[in-house]
Amino acid sequence: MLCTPFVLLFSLWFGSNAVNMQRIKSMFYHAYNSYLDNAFPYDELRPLTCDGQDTWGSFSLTLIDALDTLLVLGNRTEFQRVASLLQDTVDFDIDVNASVFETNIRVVGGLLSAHLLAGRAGMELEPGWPCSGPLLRMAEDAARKLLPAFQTPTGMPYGTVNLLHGVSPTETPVTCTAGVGTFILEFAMLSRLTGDPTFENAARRALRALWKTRSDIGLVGNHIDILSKKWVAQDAGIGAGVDSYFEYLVKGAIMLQDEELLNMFQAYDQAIQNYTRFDDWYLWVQMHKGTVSMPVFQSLEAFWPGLQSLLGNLDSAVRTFQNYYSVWRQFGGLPEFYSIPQGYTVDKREGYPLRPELIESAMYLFRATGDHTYLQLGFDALESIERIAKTPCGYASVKDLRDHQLDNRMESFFLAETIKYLYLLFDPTHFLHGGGTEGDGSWEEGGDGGQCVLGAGGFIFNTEAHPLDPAALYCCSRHAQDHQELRDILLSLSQPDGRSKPPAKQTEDPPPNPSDSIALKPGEKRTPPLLSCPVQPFNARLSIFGQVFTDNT
Ligand code: DMJ
Repeated sequence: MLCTPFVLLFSLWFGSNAVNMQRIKSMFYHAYNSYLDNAFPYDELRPLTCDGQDTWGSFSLTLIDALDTLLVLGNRTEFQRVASLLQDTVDFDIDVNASVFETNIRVVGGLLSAHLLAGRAGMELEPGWPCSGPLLRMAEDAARKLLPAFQTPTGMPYGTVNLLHGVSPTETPVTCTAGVGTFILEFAMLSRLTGDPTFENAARRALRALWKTRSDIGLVGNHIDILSKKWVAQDAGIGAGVDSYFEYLVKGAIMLQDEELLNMFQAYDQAIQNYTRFDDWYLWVQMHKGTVSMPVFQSLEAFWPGLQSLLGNLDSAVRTFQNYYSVWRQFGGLPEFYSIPQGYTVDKREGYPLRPELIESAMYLFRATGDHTYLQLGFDALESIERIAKTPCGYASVKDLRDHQLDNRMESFFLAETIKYLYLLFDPTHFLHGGGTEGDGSWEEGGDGGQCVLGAGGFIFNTEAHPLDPAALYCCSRHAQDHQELRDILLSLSQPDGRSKPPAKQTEDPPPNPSDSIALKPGEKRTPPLLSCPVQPFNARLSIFGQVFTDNT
């Protein structure tokens, strides 16, 4: 390739892609090795005290979340070692209250993705892969633990489930919107690979129920009572508590070629553009009236330009990205909340827990435009994180971007997402970008009798940056059909008159069975759940931002 003076200048100033990729690898191993040395088998590393803690469960979460990143960085031997280690050590039969949402996106998503990448990682594959395999069985096992949460009259899930006992009878019925609508990618993939439709049906039933609750002006709020279908927090926006619901409508539509999901998103998008968008910022509005309730930008919203670029809506994506990037430049990171009218951070939300969203958008936009602004953001992020967040033991969440105080926490998404998207931003020919580029465009045959081709096209990232191969969806239908036939034969053999009954019709809306929800025994200990979408009403949490409220309804 010719080196134009601009490209040369850029490389001199920002470092070449190869140099940046090497720096990102060092960043990964500094954190990863420290997690293994000091924190495993706990969920997370505590980077200030150099020890570990369980946070979202008790399943070595950081290791599950980081597994596919190892392969992204090209480390096949460590991927193989960790995949085996997890099979030997992780047990989901535990008396732990877990977030249904977080367990799905991090654990089920992480294992599914690792399962689909196992061939490329050089793992020994069992016959029938990708329709079977140990990592798939683990993903299924984890997902099955979540199913009791979906056994509700509406089909919308509870936010928390006890992995051993099911939903507690005292569990709050208030779930955030993302906690209802962020399952279709993992659950549909699981169903199509295993041939068991239960997962996909549960995710679809929840999505359809949620869709019916939108307001007359086409918006959804932030927290809903999943039993009464009443909106408990009526702030509509694209950030915390809602974000990945919209993401999964788009990505679900793409992955499953599903028009129903796309239509839902497009209807929402129209309302979002009409009521919440101002100067390419997105505000929070009252879901029934459309009046502004909070003129705030939340760092979680920074995924939006990337999502828009997936839909080809580039102009708007670029402008919104520029707004968000200006906030990054102001603080050297994205504060959790930023008051748009005041142009400053919001009280008690000045932190940056090393989130990936702006880098994620930069990755998509760089691929779509080739504009080096996005590499510059990547370079800025690399520099900032090294300078502000690095500790002898890993990388710490920034408690306050104004004075760079740190928190003793390194969330698992730092290795799963932030580092992965950074690396992919600087590696435009990576196999995860698809397109069968030179040298690494290899694909694998799989399924029964090698009937399917994997890895030949692009990947869809779940909301925790775990890549899913859409081609795998078509690998196992034959397999599922065989299973059904086998089931029918076995059923017919078990009939006294040897005749088979017609297979029961799979209903979209399975009737709820309250007794399926296994209660905690009286007096049993419950640890309070750590939800990303806390269960208290949204307004209560936001009352501390009094100064940015313009509408208190
Ligand atoms: C991740 O767990 C996921 O990206 C989720 O959708 C939102 N929050 C974090 C990262 O910020």
